[in-house]
Amino acid sequence: MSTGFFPVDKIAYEGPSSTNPLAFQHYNPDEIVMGKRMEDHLRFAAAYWHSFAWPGGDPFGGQTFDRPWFGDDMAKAKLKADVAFDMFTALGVPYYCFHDADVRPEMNNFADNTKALNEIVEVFAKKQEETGVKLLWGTANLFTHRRFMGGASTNPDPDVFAFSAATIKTCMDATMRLGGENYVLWGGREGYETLLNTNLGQEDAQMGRMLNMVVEYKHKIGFKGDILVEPKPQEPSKHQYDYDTATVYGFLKRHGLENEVKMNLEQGHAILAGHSFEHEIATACALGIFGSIDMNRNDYQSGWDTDQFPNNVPEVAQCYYHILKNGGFKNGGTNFDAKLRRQSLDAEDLLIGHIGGMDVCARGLKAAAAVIEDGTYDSFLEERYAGWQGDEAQKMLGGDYSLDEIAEYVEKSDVNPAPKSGKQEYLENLWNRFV
Ligand code: XLS
Ligand code: NI
Ligand code: NI
Repeated sequence: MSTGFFPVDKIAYEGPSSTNPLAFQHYNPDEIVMGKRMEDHLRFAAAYWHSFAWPGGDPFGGQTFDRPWFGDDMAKAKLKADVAFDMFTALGVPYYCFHDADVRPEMNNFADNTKALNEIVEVFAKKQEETGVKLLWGTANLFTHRRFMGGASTNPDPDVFAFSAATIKTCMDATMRLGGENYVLWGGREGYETLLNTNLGQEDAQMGRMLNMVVEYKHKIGFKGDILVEPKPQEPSKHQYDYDTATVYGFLKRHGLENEVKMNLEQGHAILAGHSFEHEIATACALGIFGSIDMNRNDYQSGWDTDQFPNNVPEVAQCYYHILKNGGFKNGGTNFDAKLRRQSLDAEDLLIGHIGGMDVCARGLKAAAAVIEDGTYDSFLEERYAGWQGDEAQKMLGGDYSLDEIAEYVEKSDVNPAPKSGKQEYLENLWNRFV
């Protein structure tokens, strides 16, 4: 039975001509795109924290949202769960994601936190069974409480490291219990405010050990999902160690984890790192560590993580292009780690934000599929690198020639490359036909 918090119980697909703000115009779960249902391509998830635990504050002002479940007791936590599952089912998102601190009250110690978490996990298990909504990923909040202010795994105090390890263990257990398909680690406090008080080598060793323990524990309990690291260059820390995909890959290699851990990439974080989202996705695909996405954009002017719902089809199309070319999501999906603007007070705003985001992703997916089905773009790329299929080129790449042998060959054969157009304008125009 629904709580009645939302004005409607179910959002339907009404097609592009619909003017109903509480209907999908483009997201049609059963529509087949490149041989697969749209729902199975996009694998949408809604995030518990922004929609249900965030009060609407900004650095200059506190709570703007007035929600009946705000407060720090178990009854409120259960009401919050009821409303959250109402939203998941109304939207028809197949998945959700949560941190421990989003779903249970903050108690006085580790044991009480764990007890409260486990109680809510059983509530979730029942709701998942009733609604068919599944858990895309679980995670631990190791950044809000003041004990984590100097870092979680990278804290100078080994007691904080221990507390963090214990908390991660309980969150992995919760994720496993709920059949979660991934476990995410985002290190909001894993970095520094000032190098003056920071020992980089020591903190790297601590973070590497923590992630190794997470992977060891995953195998110990038989968790079949992926362990995902979510990079972000800064905010809240001035400098975070998991800066971007390339940096995390170096970290994984250094600690022997490159075959065990994948990436959860967020559009806003890519922007903070000075990259585009498609750069981050394409890099992870090229390195074989692509996992999942947080599909929330940042404002391009304000320079912080504004976590807005996506609304730019051409950008989203390029992201799904790389995901489709990589074979699509496996355990990952499209999570809206997105929040309303603090003036968007109404219950229906929560639905409208997600509806818009889902429609934009549906359009992006269809555009990406159309680019692939048309084939002109892929042929262009293939043609651009075709020279590398030649015998000599393959030998150069394969390590059959040394630098001095190549120098000899260039001199003898008078190799004199003729520059070729990179065709950027042509490619931009080509893409614009589909978006
Ligand atoms: C914060 C992160 C966070 C992670 C989960 O910027 O995006 O929400 O997704 O801890
Ligand atoms: Ni973020
Ligand atoms: Ni995120």
